[in-house]
Amino acid sequence: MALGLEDNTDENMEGALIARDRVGVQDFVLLDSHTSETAFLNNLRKRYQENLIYTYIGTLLVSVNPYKELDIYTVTQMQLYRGVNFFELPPHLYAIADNAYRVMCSEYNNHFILISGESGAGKTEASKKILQYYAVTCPTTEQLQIVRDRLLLSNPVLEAFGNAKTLRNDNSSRFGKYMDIQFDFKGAPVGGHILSYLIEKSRVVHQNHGERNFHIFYQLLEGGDKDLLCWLGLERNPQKYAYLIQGRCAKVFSINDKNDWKIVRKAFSIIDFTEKDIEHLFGIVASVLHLGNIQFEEDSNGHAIIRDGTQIKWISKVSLLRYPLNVDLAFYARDAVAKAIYGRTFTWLVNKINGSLANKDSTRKTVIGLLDIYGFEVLDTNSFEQFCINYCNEKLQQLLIEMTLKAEQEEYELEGIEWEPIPYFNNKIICDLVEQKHKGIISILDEECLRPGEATDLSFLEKLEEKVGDHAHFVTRKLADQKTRKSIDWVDFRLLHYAGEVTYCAVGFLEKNNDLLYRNLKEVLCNSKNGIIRECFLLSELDNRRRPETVATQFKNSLMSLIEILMSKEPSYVRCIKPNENKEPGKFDDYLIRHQVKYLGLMEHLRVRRAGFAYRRKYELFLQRYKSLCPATWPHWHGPAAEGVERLIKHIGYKPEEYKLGRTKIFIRFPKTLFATEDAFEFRKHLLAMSLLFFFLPV
Ligand code: AOV
Ligand code: MG
Repeated sequence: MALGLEDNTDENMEGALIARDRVGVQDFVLLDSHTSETAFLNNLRKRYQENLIYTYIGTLLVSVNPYKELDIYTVTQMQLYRGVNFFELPPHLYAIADNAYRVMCSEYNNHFILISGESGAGKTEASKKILQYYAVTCPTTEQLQIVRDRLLLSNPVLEAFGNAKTLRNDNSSRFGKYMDIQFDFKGAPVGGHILSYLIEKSRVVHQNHGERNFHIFYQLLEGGDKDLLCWLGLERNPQKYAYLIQGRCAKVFSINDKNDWKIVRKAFSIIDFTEKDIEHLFGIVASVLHLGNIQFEEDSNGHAIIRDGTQIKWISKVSLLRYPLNVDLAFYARDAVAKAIYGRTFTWLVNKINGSLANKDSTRKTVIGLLDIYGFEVLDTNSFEQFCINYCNEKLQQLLIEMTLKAEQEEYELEGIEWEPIPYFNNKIICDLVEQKHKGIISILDEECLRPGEATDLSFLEKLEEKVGDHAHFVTRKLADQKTRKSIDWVDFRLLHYAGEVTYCAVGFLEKNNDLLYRNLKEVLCNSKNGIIRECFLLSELDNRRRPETVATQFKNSLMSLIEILMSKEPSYVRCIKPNENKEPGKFDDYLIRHQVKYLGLMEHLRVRRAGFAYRRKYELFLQRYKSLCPATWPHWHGPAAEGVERLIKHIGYKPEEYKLGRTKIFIRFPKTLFATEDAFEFRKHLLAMSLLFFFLPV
């Protein structure tokens, strides 16, 4: 292709190529020769080794967790990205955030930024950084600063109560979170609203080896002052509490509980919590710890009696109950209460924060939603919780597939351009396997939950075999020989998720899905002295004889409405990649990353981008940027932009197969075409700058 420039200096080009060789290309679409997975990985690795953790695929941002602090999140950096065109600066979260914001302001529409990736890949950090970006760069007034502070400080509070150390991530989100930031017509953040999804409350009573309970327990013990602990009847040492020591890692090197406690305490005062709220809240946290220490023994009637009454004294600050149960059931009931009060208190907390973020004026607002959920997760033993988490990830993958491919197709159609779709794996088949009415796993589980006394986890497994046994993405031991040789236990079923195989242990599925609490325990809680507990357990619930929806069905419905919320907005995507299993900076584990590149569908995304058209630009923008490359359009072009672009590309020598002209945009098929144009543009800019310099130099 002729560039239309006579004085092309090889030296300059060479410099650019050497730089590209070292740091890779900042958009995968610009990868020179082929779109092999190896080339993709090489580019990602090169950049990662230069601390360039962000790379685009068109407008999608790929991020690789650096596992170290980088100097790219300063206020100066934020200002740099503010109001600048997407491709003009190195890839960054801020560019994604800024782009969504600018389109929202100019088109007055709603957006969301979907941040996905497996556990530990960097989703929560990314979502916090985007929020910080808006907090710093958006216009604000003194009055609005309180909203800004509350938006920012809602994070440490929710993380304290909803995050925990897991084997995958020291600050793992154990709930899903969707946060709308509301903006007024001037683009100032004026409010917010949070939706939370299924908190993993089983963690309150049980943690795997190497994992912790929710951060707040340790924060309270480490950071709470003496008087507070004394009032709550707590000892500072976490080893004293049965609910805190099962993972055998109460102290974690990377976590500063004491410091985090201070931040959380400060946050409470900014987010409008009264002293009474705080008192009640910590009363609940403490009661959970006391509950965990209650031990039962059998009396002569076979009933459970409490071995040592000290704990009860403290719990009775919340509630007290006498009811005959055997020892096993007594332990079960104890844990059920702990889970129920923690789970509902978490929901109360989210509502409370929403109250403080609510914007009361009724003028129309636009929103940018940030979605940060728990990432895809495979543990040694996977239970109902992992099933829900992985199903959630499956749904979001489905959304992303639909929205990216759909958007792409629609755009070509709208612009009158022909194209052939690229094959890709559509995980709808797995979503259906889980959620289909009557036939899906959740329905089958619910059916079993309706047969109390008869159904067991094993009968659930048998039903699954019977009803979905022939599904290509479902395996049990009985079916294993026909489908796979990998070992699988009798109580397990295996799902072939988009992100890999996960073997779930069916034990506990029925109980967790039912999530029942003895009626009389509920009664006690409804009459609790603790105001928060009373708000969480309403007496009206006792009157309601209708069977509550099961946990999985509630979750399924909440995800369905989330998808609806998202579908009505303009999307931006951040795909987070976890570089290694050891949380280690600088370590690029090829195998692990290749797997993620595969299942995240990044190659397909890239292929669609390339096989269609690698780049598209509005005529006006294209002309504005490259007009200096053609005498007819430089310095001004007065006709229609489309004609200007035609003149320009003719002059620089685009071949017919390299581009298509749509209704409002130019579509460029090959990245190298744009790349050469971009290089020519840079070179031209350089020459212009040099000539200006000579012009002004004193003689
Ligand atoms: P996740 O949200 O994707 O996992 P996080 O955002 O919590 O993962 O990231 C895990 C850890 O990686 C953080 O605690 C940081 O130590 C580090 N990290 C992530 N992103 C960055 C970054 N941009 N710069 C520096 N360090 C980073 V989970 O919630 O488990 O699905 O459920
Ligand atoms: Mg997270």
